[in-house]
Amino acid sequence: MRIESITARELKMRLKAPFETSFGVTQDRRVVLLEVHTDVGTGWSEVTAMEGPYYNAETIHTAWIMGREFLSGLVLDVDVSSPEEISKLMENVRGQEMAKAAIECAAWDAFARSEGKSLSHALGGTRDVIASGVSLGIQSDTGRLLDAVEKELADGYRRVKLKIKPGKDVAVVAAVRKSFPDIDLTVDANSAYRLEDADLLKQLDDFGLSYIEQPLPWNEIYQHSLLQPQLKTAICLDECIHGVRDAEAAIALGACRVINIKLGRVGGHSAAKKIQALCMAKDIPVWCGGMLESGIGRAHNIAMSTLPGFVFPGDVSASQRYWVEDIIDPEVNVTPQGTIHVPTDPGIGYRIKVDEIERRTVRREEWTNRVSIPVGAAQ
Ligand code: OSB
Ligand code: MG
Repeated sequence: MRIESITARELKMRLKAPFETSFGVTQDRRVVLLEVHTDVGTGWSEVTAMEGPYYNAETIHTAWIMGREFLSGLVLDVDVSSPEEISKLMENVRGQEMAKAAIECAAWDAFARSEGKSLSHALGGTRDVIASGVSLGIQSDTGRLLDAVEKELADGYRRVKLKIKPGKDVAVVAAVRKSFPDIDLTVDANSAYRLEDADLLKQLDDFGLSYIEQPLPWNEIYQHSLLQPQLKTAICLDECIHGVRDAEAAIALGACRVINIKLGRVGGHSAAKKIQALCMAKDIPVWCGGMLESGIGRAHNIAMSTLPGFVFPGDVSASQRYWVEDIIDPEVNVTPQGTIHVPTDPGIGYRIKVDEIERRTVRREEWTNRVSIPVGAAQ
């Protein structure tokens, strides 16, 4: 397989409701899609970076620049026998996992399609149904949060994750646990606490949470290793894990007992596979995180979630929770039992709504080894 050109598009999309985390509020999404054109067909992916560098160091704009200026030149016109080799070609570029992941994931879609296999099968997935959870943003008051939890449970979701931040933590979680004593409940701090907050975080041990996600800074595996022994509740690392070596370090240091795998954050499907294999060997449960993706990013998440070791429900929920109209057909649907049926068509297995994508596109470029041609400027 050989990538001959890459089409990058930036789309405007608006979430149905604002989503608040400890690092900010998101409603208007800038979604960057890549379409790779190979000698064996086309593949699609999404850059899962946020608009600003507050979740991790990348943004959708830095990923665009990295893709155009450095990464595309490394992968274009090179013959590879598998998408794993695409990741290797980009190895010397430091960081930029989300930019790399987008190129690698699109190559996986093209590769799976060319083999007539679903992406799930091409990756080695073993499930035809995955369990779906929800991530609930910080709410202005607890009454609204309780209503939101009730609605998600009525829709079938198997696990509820509450975003927390200082001042919106112990009392909020206590209220939810009191109203819903038996549900699979977790919290996600997105790095909002410091080791000195250990006594406050210990109070969360009273609520039978499945895990506390990323309480401490985004690049602090060591400090999580000092916190985990002080808590009864498992720590789940998200922001800290940028690849399999971080996962190795975190497990060896006892910094967590669960890992959230996000394709973008770790650099793509090949890296995600390595982390899930390591975690299986070490008895560390993993699950698939989300980045408020459009259907294209979500389709990749669904395929990855079918690998063994993805034992907890992921943040992979229905298109309807996020968008009035998604850019894939059919949309991602969740059954009343809180499951998603994994598509069986070749590649990501959903039809790409190219007309809808074009309608929302605000900038577009073709990356080839010859020259970068801007087609239509940013608005
Ligand atoms: O930490 O998991 C996170 C969204 C944006 C950035 C980081 C995170 C999230 C979510 C939402 O929790 C997951 C989703 O529903 O896509
Ligand atoms: Mg998280």
